Amino acid sequence: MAYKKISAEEAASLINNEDIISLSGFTATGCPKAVPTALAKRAEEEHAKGHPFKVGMYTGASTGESADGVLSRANAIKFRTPYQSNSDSRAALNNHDMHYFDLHLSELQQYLRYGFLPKPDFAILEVSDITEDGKAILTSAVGIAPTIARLADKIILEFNRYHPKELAGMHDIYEPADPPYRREIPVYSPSDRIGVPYVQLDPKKVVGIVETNLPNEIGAFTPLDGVTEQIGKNVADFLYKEMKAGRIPSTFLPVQSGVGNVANAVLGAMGSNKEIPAFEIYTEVIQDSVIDLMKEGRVKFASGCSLSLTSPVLEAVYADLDFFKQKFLLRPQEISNNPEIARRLGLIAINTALEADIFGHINSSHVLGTKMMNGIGGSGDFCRNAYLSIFTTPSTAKGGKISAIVPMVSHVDHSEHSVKVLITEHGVADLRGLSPVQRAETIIENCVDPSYKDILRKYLELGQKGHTPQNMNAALAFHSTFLQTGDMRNVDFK
Ligand code: 0RQ
Repeated sequence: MAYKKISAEEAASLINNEDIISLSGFTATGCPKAVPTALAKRAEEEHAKGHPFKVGMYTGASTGESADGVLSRANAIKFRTPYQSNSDSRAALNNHDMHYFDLHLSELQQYLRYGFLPKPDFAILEVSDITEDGKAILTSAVGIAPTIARLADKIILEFNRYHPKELAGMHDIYEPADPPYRREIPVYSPSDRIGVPYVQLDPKKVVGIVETNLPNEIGAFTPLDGVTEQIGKNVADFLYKEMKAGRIPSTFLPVQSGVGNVANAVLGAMGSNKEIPAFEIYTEVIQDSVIDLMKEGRVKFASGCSLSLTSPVLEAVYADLDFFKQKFLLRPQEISNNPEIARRLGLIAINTALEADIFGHINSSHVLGTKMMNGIGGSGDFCRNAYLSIFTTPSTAKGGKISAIVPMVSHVDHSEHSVKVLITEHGVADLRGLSPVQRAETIIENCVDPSYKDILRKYLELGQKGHTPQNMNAALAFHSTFLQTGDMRNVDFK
């Protein structure tokens, strides 16, 4: 092979303080692991000598322990975008040890091309194969790989033998032209292939190949509990009723489902509800529940940006690649999350809220208004442009001490104008066509935990006159009461 084999430590030694690195992958799948780990060690050594050492970092979405985890603990990240979900990374950004820019995932590739963000110095890509003329086959995710491979000055490859070379053909790599030359992106159904199966690299930019054999780092899902199971069932029942009422075609529409335990449960419930026909998926993360549904014939096809599967499930997919290669396409995130395509295909978008307010605004990212949890991820790409946009959340958190439904959200990610339906374990609030007061009454009646219903009704009575009857003295009383007493149920509007 024409490329130079190097160790992870040698690769890390090429990266300097203040450089910007960019990684393949999307969630903790398809990301490089050996080079970021060696880079974290290098940063620690430099810090021990009293030298500054921090890099900027672009990724597809979150990464795993071997990128965000190690680099955050080494205090080696200067700035980071567009999404993270690692506890050490969360601590670092909430402490202002790193600057974090929470961005719609579909926008990052064009942000880089437009020059809204500085170009990366290094692209570090995990590949399952590479030809001498620079055709790289990625592994279990695409993320921003094609764009960073083109824009970065230097490329480091992690050739990860854990992923079979037979993955070739599962990726569909396409980069749209920039305005004013952009045309429509020709995805007319989830299984349409529009690009090539490889990322084209300039072999001259490849400074070395690091050989590895490392699994992905996707954590196991929390087993379904009564609450997540009921949310999933409520979503499935609602969608079935919509289809019966003729508002969803009888052939059904492609589904997008967000990340996390609730999202995994929702897809599982939709698959089990046999009154819903077999459906297609056009989404960003393909989680475990999709695989069983495919085997059962309940999911016909899934287009995504990543196979965000736990290792046993990914290995089962790899053992049966002839079947699954007919069932998946992995695309760059500006295509998997593209607003134009979401609107054209008519996606049913199901994302998770941390908190919602009685008027239908959604906070997906900030705990009690200040502490970043993960980020908006792709939720905004999809919810604003979907055919039908649903947000789900358990009605309470922390054993009932927090109501996920509050008078006014403490941070706004998605507004009343984008949110069509809110679903908790207690029921469904269909907000389409409702005024703010009607929305509040519907949400309190159908979605709020019984221990908070009267408190929220009282809040609504206190509301000042106006189209949206907020009370500016009490709007954030749920949050301030929690901060003072540790339980929102102690709220006393004065
Ligand atoms: O914390 O485990 O410490 O108790 O938040 O909550 O219920 O386990 O939910 O795993 O589905 O994650 C919104 C974070 C939900 C996720 C979020 C606490 C709760 C618990 C997690 P503990 P659950 P999930 C795809 C598209 C981003 C937006 C999106 C997410 C923890 O789905 O990051 O969908 N979404 N993007 O106790 C304080 C509240 C709370 C709360 C829950 N109101 N206040 N804490 N918690 N509600 C992403 C990509 O694009 C890749």
